[in-house]
Amino acid sequence: MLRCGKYLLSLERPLVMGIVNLTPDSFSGDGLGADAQRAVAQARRQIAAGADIIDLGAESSRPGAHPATADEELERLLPVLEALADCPAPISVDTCKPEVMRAALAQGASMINDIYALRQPGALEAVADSDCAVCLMHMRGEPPTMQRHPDYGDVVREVREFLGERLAAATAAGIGRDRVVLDPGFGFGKTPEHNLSLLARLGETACDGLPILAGMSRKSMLGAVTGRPVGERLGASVAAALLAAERGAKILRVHDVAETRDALRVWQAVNQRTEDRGQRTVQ
Ligand code: 7PM
Repeated sequence: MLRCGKYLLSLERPLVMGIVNLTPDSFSGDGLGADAQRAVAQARRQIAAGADIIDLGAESSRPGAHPATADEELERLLPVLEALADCPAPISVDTCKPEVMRAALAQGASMINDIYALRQPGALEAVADSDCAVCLMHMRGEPPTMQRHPDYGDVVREVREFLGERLAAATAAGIGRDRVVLDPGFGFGKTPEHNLSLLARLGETACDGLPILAGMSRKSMLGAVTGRPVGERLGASVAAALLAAERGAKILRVHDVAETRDALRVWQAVNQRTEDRGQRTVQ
């Protein structure tokens, strides 16, 4: 179970987190800019398509992107949060800024998704002072320069050690383990090879059995494998989500909710039967 504000989420089957991007410069062509109405409609469509969580982001983490100020982020986020107040699914907010976290949580957000894993001063406290869930993500370096020379000895071990350190910092700050999910951060300071190793050995990236969130939707690691541009990565994204589920991921962060849900339904239907016959170890 994941404690997520007023929600208690069962992790018995993998959950789908739908991406709603409020930045004007999103890499995957899904940026909605300042158009709050369109963002709200997209979130509602994703919920109707089976999204378990909505991830709202107003800060572009694209390598080299112009970073938003806290005021710009809040200007984009608050009207959407307000309009989604009656929404039946928990809302996650993608931010690393403590003041944005506090304002979003006060406006009804149930989860904080932080690519900096609460490393900014005041971020641990902002989350500790609420009952929201939090995603701690691994990132090597910072978005403007992180893709220049990613270098690891054993990427899986180094990601796991970092996530273990951030989990320790979170629990020391008073954030209960039942509120934490961990994320290897596909594409954040990693080559395509590093990303494929992390997916292949996804189960080894988490500490102490904490739930894993995996976000590979439309990313360049899938372009590297298929040779396809960002607009033609649906099949690769669904395959990657399914492979992550197979390796134990509990939350899949995706643009294409309906397609991912269908793939997971097939996976679950088959799993159910092999488990019945004892051919597969239940995780
Ligand atoms: C450019 C590069 C633009 C990457 C957007 C992105 C993750 C995330 C993002 C992830 C978690 C995107 C990413 N990716 N949060 N935020 N995990 N927890 O594809 O993998 O949306 S931004």
